[in-house]
Amino acid sequence: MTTLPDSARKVAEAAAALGLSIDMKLHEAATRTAEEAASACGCEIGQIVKSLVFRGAETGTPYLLLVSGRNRVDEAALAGAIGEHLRRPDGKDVRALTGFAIGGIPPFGHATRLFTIIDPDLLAFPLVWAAGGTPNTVFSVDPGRLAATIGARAMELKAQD
Ligand code: 5CA
Repeated sequence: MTTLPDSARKVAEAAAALGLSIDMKLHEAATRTAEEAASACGCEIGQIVKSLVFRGAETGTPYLLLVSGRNRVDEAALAGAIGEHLRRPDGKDVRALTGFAIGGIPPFGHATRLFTIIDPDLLAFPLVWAAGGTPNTVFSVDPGRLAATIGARAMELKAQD
């Protein structure tokens, strides 16, 4: 295997520790956004997992939303389901919570425990691609296995547009 950056190795090791089979790829091109990742992977944008960190506006509880690359989060509707409004933490807080920088945040292997919600649209694909810890690493995984392994709750969260 080609040498992976430290952050990507951490993600690969976390997957192994969870017993989750993933295929980590280091790309020449940036995969910082869902569009870039889809282009590098040669997949549909809907198959890209966006890992978005929020905090509860009242409790400060950290939430990780795993969202299909083609969807936008309906924050108001999700707030209704969760029971509190959400706010976006800044990059520094996201790094403290996850151990990774925005653009490379993986769906697991974080520095702290994050209540995780997964977009049901991702579960319709046989395979999805998520950030592997850096802005040019992406890995593929079976979304159902990913959700079951990390205990992500499937919850409708997309805005209708
Ligand atoms: N590697 C790609 C594809 S897997 C990736 O990580 N995409 S992402 O969507 O999960 O991460 C980028 C997201 O980070 C953007 O959609 C945006 O919502 C969020 N973001 C970008 N800048 C900031 C910022 N300054 N503060 C908080 N969130 C941000």
